[in-house]
Formats: sequence, C-alpha cells, structure tokens
Amino acid sequence: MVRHHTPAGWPLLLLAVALFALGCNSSTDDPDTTNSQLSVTALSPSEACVDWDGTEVDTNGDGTIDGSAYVGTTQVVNFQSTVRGSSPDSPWNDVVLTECEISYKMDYGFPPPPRRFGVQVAIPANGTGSAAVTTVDANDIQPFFGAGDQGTIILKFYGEDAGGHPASAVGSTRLLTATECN
Ligand SMILES: [Ca+2]
Repeated sequence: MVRHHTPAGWPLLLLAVALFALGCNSSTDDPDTTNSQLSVTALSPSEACVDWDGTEVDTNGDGTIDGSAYVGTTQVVNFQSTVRGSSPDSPWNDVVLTECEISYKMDYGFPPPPRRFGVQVAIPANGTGSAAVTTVDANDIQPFFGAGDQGTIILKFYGEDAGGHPASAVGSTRLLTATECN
C-alpha cells in the first residue's frame, strides 16, 4: 500500500530541521561527539618487533627443516578516558570501541596494506581499558619486511559511548625488524 504525504507531516519535519540547525550552531558542545576523550596511554611491548626471517620448521613432517614459519606481532593497547562536562562519572560516558584500523608508514620501502578488524574494548567514564591487538599480521611479514626495515604503526579505534555518540582513539607504535623477537 502506498502512503501519500499529507500537509500534516510538514510542521514536524520543519521542527526537526530547526532543532538540527540549532544543534549545529552550538560551538561549545557538539551533540554528535562523545564527552569521553580517549587517549592511548601505552602499548605493551612499547615497540612492534617483526621477526622478518621467521623460524625454520619441518613443514611436511619428514624430519628435515624445509621452510619458514612466521609469527605476527601482538601488543596490548591501553586506553584512558577523560570526560569533560558536568557529570564526568555518568555511565552515559562509558565507551565501547568495536573497530580497529591499522596502517603502516615505512621509513623506506612499501608498507603492508592497512587492516581493519573488530575489537571489543570497554572503557568506563574516567576509567581505563585495554585490548590485545595484532599489530603486524604474520602473512605480511615475508612479502613486506626484511633486515633493517623500520617504520611506524598507526592505530585508530572507533566505537561509541552509551548514548550512541561516536568515540575514537588514536595511538602509534614504532615498528622494528629483527631475526629474533622476545
Ligand atoms: Ca627469526
């Protein structure tokens, strides 16, 4: 069944447009942004070590070493929430981050492609949270990294607060290559 627009719907639409315009005019409090300011306080370990030559392994089980296995790099990312405004500890300012985007800047040479994947990090208002993140994918090691390669990994996190306002956090870590990582 097709519904036709009637004039009765217009006043409500105009009111909605007016309220939206009013909200945009407020320079001190953007209604579309969370009051929780998130910062990445530290990564552990602080640098991403890439074991560029892998570990020699017996891939077919015949007792002789015939290939290399590569292990990705995992780091724990720590977050701190700092809430602005009158009710800093309100649960409405609790944030859940649900997506991580990682990109690479190499000092020399080509970087691996950026990666985007889901995470689940809860950061209470004025509290802290943490998540283990694979900062270097094992599959990227052989094609992109060699001896002496260095760069920077940029981590961007996206989510929203309990009121549905978008929230984000940005961090970075140094990428170093070695033949053995702890
Ligand atoms: Ca190695």
